[in-house]
Amino acid sequence: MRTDHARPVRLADYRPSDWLIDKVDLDIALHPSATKVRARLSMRPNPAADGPAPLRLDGDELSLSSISIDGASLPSEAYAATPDNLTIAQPPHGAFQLELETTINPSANTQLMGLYRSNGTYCTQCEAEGFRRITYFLDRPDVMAVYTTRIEADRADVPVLLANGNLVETGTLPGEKHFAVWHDPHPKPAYLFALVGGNLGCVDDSFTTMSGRKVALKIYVERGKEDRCAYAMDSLKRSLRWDEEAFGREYDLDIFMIVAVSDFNMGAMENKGLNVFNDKYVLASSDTATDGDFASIEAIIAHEYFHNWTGNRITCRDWFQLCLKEGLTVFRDQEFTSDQRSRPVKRISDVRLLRGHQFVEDAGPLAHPVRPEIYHEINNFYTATVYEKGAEVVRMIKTLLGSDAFRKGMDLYFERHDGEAATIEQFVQCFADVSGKDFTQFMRWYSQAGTPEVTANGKYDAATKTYRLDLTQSLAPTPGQKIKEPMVIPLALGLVGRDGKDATLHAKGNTRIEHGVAILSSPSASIEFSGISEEPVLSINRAFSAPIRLVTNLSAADLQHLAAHDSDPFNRWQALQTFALRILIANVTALRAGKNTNSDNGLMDALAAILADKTLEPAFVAQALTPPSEADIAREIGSDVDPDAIFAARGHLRRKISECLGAELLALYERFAVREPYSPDSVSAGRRALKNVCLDLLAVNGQADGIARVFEQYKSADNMTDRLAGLATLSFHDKPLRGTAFEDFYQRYSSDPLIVDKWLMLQAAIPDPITLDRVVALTAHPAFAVTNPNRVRSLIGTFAQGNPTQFNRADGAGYEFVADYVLKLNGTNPQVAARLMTAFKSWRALESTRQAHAEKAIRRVAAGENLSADVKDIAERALAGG
Ligand code: 0A1
Ligand code: ZN
Repeated sequence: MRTDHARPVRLADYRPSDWLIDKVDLDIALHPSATKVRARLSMRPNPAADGPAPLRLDGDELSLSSISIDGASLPSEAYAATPDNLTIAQPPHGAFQLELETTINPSANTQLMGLYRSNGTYCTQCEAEGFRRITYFLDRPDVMAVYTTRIEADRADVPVLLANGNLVETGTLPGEKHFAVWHDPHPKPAYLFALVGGNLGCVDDSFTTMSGRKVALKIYVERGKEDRCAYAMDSLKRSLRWDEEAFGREYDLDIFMIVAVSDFNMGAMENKGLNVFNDKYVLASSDTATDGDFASIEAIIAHEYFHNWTGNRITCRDWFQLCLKEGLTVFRDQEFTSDQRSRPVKRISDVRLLRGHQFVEDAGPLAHPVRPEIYHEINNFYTATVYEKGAEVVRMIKTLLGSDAFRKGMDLYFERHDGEAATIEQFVQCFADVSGKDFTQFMRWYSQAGTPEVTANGKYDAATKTYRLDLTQSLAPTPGQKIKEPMVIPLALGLVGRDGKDATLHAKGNTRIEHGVAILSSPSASIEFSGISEEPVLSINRAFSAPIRLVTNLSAADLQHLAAHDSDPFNRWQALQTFALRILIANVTALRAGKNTNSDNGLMDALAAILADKTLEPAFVAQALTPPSEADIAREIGSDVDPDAIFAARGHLRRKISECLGAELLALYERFAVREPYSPDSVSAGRRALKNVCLDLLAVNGQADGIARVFEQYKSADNMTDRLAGLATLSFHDKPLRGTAFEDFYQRYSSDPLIVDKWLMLQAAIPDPITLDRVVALTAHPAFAVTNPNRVRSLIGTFAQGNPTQFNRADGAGYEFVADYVLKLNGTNPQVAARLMTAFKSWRALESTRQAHAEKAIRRVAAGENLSADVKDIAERALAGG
């Protein structure tokens, strides 16, 4: 296991590599416990470096069997090999061929980095630093080489042999063996290398690119699962087409392959021409997958495919630039989904995700800039900040420039940096060059951590018919960044009249307004809008134009007006959220003071208006009926957080909605409960979403008729979305039917691990003190496997990150359990262990009893023996500062 060596790594210390590798020839003989890897590396000194230098290659748990230079084996005094590196003190002065042989044990690789076996299938995961677990290498993204990979294996056990690029040769070998040779003509960093070998089924299709080239599309899955690949294949074809239409990007090999494996640390991986996926994001049919699963598959297939240009053709110079590929590719997959489905609904769900994860990260001890400047373990920076906030930053560039100039900037980026390992500065420079705008101050979005707070207070003067808007911005200190500078904040806005129409904006003041977007770049600013004939309502940060926390002086009546009339659908939804949040926070305070809760009927009226508005799409209405999450409420409260009071306040509000709007909810439920053949399209999914939100609200009081309706839906559902929605609602009610349904569900689906995951998740999320015991018991259930990341995330991950009252039990037992589990996983899979550990990211915001319990648990982990670099990093950062 990798521990903390040669760390931390700092952006400021970046230096080009002394050596480059132009060509890599790999010859890999697959064997379950002794796979032989022969690597021939064409080395040359880097002309951009300072002159003759020793050669130091990275390794990780490697053992070297042989080494030669230009065909002559190297005497032992000429090199030093340890598991972590290989040093040649005096390499030749010019170019040379280095040949290495290592032997690795894929079956013993529980970290799932490098070459490992998943259910018997050989596969690799090399991002970020996994290639060094296969052979010694310059394992850094700015060293890009052309790879040829020869794989050999037993024909019967491993009939399918895949690697990056195009297939150039296959053949048989003595002893029932065979081989395949793959060549990838596109230079790439080692993290994009991939190899797969197994007894897999294949689904074939093809795609004709915009220039008329035919590309073979292949999805490989475990045998017997081929009939669950249709949606993934369809998503892939739509992704290829969309990237041509939206960004002019064509695919560049003869074949594009996806392999689904069941043991995978993350969602999926964009290896050149050979994407490897967690099977959860490939396999789907109406009776095994929910609408949410279908949507995730579509988005992740698109994300990985889009990396072919943003990540692979143009890669990152170093790992600090991770957001260059990730933020940009998330932005691209968000746009794809918006074009395929509903743009407003997609924006709402992305903002929910951002607030629920990234804002929470930004508010705690793990906060870091979109482009970090220091890391101990890069695996811990695959975060919501790098991905989701990184995407928001790209979105702001588009908002500041407008669509046409943004596209020109992207075209220039592809043209200028194709084949290179680039930086954020180079990316942003393209937009500066096409627009003539200065992005110097904007770069703070990449360097300053934390969520800016913007106040927007408006005042109407009837006498002068002017509306004055006062804006301020501030950014609280975050770890390592005490002093913050003002940001460039694009605020899309409108002044909504009584009739619901936007006033024409004539603005004066010290703030620029360009196509309806005010650009706030100083700590405070004022804008005066003239010629406003009646008092308007301010709608600001429309479509969530900036990832900020907004504080306004809008009254309840104003919010109600926006919810009913704003031309920006996002802000209609936001008005309801803001309204609900104010009530929820007041009720949390009341509950903690032993007082009665209060619910403002203005919100109920606003919701009633939404339910009555027939122009709204069902998926939007479903979002409107869903109050802010517990995590969101906690983050807004900020300190002295009591998760039980938050849970109670949220429950109270949902019961109130059910009481006040029961008849309308029932009518909607019945309207959308009509049976029709299942289709995963977004309109059908939206109807099911609304129906199931209604079903849930109608049962929230626990009354017999509501529960019976839920059980009936559970039983008679003809698709997984409706069945699981029924089970999810039942799981929140301590009634005998809950146990019946959970048992029934397991009986039906026990042979399907991805469905069993849903069963584990729902049990881990039950907000009841019995849950911890149940979760502990489930760790011994035959369906659970500590070695499989999906099982661990479903059971332990959901308990830690998706069950705020029980993880944060007042007696600290939730923290102790999760700490135990982190320590248990630390030795076998440090990445998954570290991710689980991030559940503690908000511990400092808790009330004092819980805070003390959480601190004790974190300290216990930090003091653990043989701590991996991954877990140590999270535990230490969680404890630092304060
Ligand atoms: N680049 C992938 C994410 C990824 C990162 C690390 C991994 O190592 C286990 C795997 C995948 C993406 O953005 O999809
Ligand atoms: Zn990605």
